[in-house]
Amino acid sequence: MRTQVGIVGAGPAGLMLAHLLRREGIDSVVLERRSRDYIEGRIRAGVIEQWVADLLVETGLGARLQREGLVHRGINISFAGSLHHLDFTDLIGKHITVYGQQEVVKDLVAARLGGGGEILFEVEDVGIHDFAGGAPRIRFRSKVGEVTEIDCDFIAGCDGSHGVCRPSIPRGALTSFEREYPFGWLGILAESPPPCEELIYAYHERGFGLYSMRSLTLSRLYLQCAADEDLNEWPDERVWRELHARLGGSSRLAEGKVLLKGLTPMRSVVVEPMQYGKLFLAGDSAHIVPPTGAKGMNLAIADVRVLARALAEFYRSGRGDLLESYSRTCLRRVWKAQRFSWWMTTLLHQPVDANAFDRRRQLAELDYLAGSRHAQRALAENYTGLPFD
Ligand code: FAS
Ligand code: PHB
Repeated sequence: MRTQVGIVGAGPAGLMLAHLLRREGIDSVVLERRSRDYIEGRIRAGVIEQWVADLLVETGLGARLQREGLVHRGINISFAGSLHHLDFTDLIGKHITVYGQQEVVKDLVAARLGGGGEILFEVEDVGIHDFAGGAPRIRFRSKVGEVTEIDCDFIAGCDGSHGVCRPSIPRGALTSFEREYPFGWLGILAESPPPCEELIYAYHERGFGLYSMRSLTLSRLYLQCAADEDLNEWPDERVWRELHARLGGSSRLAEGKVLLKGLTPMRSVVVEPMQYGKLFLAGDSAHIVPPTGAKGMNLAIADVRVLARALAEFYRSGRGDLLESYSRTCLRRVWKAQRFSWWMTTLLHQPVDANAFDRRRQLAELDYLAGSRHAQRALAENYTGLPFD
């Protein structure tokens, strides 16, 4: 097999890259180890930055997003018993859209297969070779057990934090920057109306709470918990009790059938550089953010926006400078998103070793935020998506 760009991973990064390349007339093949059903059913992120929603619409993928996505003017922050609305549209003229990551993946898969593009699902033993300089190759075992090789000009490592692409780069060529947080999130998906039209980020002495949604009848709710929490200790009643408590016992929260319960680890990771020879890392294969800033999926799509433009320029004019500066360009945005996600996380969570001084300081920062339009604008700009350089 031969293609121009071999893409490993059919998450938001890999699928969006394939979509953008196709619009530039550039051929690619997407390899995915899971089945179509699995990737379309995987519950992850839920908040889309404005430019991402615009890009999906501009590139012909916006129909369902515009029909089913929830456009939010802002978010709420609750602390010390009161709720504060941050109106991003009023502050900076921008908004966010709540639309599940799996819906974005479904739309991308449908467009790809509907347009005759290839996604090889349920592949195994993916290995990448000769990407340092020569002619990159991807070797894999197909769904029917056939060992196949793809010759390509470039490889895009969009295979997430547990993929094969990043570890295939020679040790020593990458530097990893990491921060683990001493807590995690216990998240549920429930058949219940969200407590508020827009998201609530709740600071509470019992720990952080996030009240998000997937629709007006489907809530996505998260609780700060221990990093090694045992889910067996959390029957649904206890989860609801804690969700009520962290909203200050307000009657806003309606309970419903819990469809899904899971733990999300909290860590910040960046590997530099994000490219090695003709291998380009994008999304979670190169960086992980704690989900408090809702940046994960949006950063993955930002990386491939840069990569698609660089590849298009290469195939159009032979210019390699945009490809050479791919990592530098992406990392500027990645580190700003890392800073914002770290800030939201440390502002809103109860650190395990917190003392009374730390809690007072957090409350003072929240009070400042609630009262300062300048501080609110800074949050709004980062939350809705920083402008591209
Ligand atoms: P992805 O991980 O989405 O996709 C990588 C793909 O590569 C997967 O489909 C995988 O099966 C495939 N793959 C891996 N190894 C392979 C191999 N060897 N061969 C072939 N295919 C291979 N962000 C938020 O903003 N809010 C959230 O609530 C949130 N929750 C999250 C919960 C979890 C458990 C995780 C892991 C992440 C969460 N995120 C959240 C972040 C999430 O949105 C990611 O940033 C986003 O999925 C990144 O997209 P990709 O880089 O495309 O990676
Ligand atoms: C979600 O809806 O899953 C969600 C929203 C905002 C976050 C994280 C997760 O910061």
